Amino acid sequence: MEGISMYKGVIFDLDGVITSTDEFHYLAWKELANRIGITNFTRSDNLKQRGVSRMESLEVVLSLGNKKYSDEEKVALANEKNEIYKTLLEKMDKSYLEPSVLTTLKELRNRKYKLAIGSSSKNTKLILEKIGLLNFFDAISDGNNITKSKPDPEVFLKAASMLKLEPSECVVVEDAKAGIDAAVAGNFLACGIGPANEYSKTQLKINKISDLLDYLK
Ligand code: B16
Ligand code: MG
Repeated sequence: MEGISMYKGVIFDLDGVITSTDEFHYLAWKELANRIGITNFTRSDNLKQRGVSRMESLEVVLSLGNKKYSDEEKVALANEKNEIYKTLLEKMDKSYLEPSVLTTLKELRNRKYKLAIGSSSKNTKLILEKIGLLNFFDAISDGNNITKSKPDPEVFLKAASMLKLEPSECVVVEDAKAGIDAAVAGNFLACGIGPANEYSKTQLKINKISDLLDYLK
């Protein structure tokens, strides 16, 4: 397989790429939905929440019911979901980082690639701390330093800038449509894994993170 070594950096989405917190997001939104009487929230609805902000994710849930909420009530609901989510995160530890993901990250570093996180989540550092990667990346761009969430490219543009690289020098690895759209809009190479492989805009499809080592020589 031909290498694509024109690239100098790799920007990883967190939830659903580095670790499977996407399942905890689903469970927490499901619990919140049940609490407010929305019982028809499904995994397929949850796919629409991948990569987008907490408040936009809440709208996905609320669109399934017919009750109107004020902005204040929406903030309270989003906070309530985040508390449920953080309780689920408490059980995370280093065993939530697959050995092959860690080996791949280390090998990419060995090959001199700069590595960053580009996540919409405001819980990014908490999660990285849990899985033992808080001090691993060269840059962390997350939900705390952006004003527009994916599909806007801001989170990835900030990550590239922290790495002192041009977008065209970076690969973005994403599991969500919104993230692929953000990568394409920002002029990154949009590499998809999991659900993102069903999306036509995904430019490079991989089955597992370690497949990156076949491309990034
Ligand atoms: P939080 P990613 C995203 O993370 C999730 O995919 C998305 O479902 C979530 O709504 C968003 O983070 C915000 O997360 O509520 O923890 O701030 O996939 O961009 O790493
Ligand atoms: Mg994701």
